Amino acid sequence: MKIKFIYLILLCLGTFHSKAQFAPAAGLPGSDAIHKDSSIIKFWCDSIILQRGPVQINDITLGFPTIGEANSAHGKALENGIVSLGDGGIATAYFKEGVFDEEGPDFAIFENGFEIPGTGTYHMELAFVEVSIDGKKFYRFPAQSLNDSINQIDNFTGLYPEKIRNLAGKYIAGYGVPFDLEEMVDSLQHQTIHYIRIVDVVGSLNDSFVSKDAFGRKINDPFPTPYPSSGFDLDAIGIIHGKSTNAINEVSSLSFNLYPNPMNGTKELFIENPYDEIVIECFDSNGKLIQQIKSNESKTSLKPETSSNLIFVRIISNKGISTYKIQQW
Ligand SMILES: [Ca+2]
Ligand SMILES: [Ca+2]
Ligand SMILES: [Ca+2]
Repeated sequence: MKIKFIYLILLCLGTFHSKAQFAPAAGLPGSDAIHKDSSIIKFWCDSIILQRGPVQINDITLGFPTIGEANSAHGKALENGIVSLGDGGIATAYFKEGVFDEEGPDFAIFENGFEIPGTGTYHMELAFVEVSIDGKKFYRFPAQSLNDSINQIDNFTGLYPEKIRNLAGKYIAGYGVPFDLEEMVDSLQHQTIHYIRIVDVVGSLNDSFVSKDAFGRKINDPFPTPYPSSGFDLDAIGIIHGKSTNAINEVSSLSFNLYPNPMNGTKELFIENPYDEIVIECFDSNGKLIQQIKSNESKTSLKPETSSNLIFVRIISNKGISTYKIQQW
């Protein structure tokens, strides 16, 4: 009787396992998706260089995608837009003080996928993820794709996230795909990395353009996508184990009211402070400190002198640190 029971459990587990080879969609049991508000994210990437690929690799007369700029992928997920990479396009993120391996995932990459209702499938665009110590030699996370590789996915059909591993883009908007540097220990020898590179998967199943996973399997991904948003749409990179480049985007649950935002030429920014004494620091878009003041007033006025159309305001209190992006033009 007991043996039969154990056998039944094993059978159920086996059935479950054969359906869901890898972590399933965000929100389902067993998913390893990381929500953008998760407290494990210590800071967000703010230094990206783009090498866009064409809108359509087999028809370069269509030009390059135009959605977003490099800095659209700076800062927190679901803020400030996304940047589309195009077929085979590359985004390289730099971390001056580095990202390193500790227990569990070390960083997460956010795209803007969504569920195709009633199908169990998701519209997603995928990307390889590579890391480097010196910016010259890159090591690719061993990607796996078990989705059908016979019928070409287009922009209106979906993929199963549970059939994908170690590819960015498998989760819906607001949920990052985790990457664990422990998997790369043979290549990296426990060294701190300074670059994360995201390379759009060219989803064409045509042998001339196909991308393959670590086991030589064709990776199916929407193709062609003759739109300004062609290719992987990078939203954000959240760092779990690392040091912040310029300490202007630490994650904090403290909340202050800053207004107006955007400043629309008013040149004066007000900060309402529900806490005791705070230190307010203002940075331009290059991370250069423009102004620093202490205040214990419930409302503080700030007049940042800069031509930069994006400023960062960092507020330090004895409860923690918060950073805000303010547009000004
Ligand atoms: Ca790790
Ligand atoms: Ca896209
Ligand atoms: Ca693609």
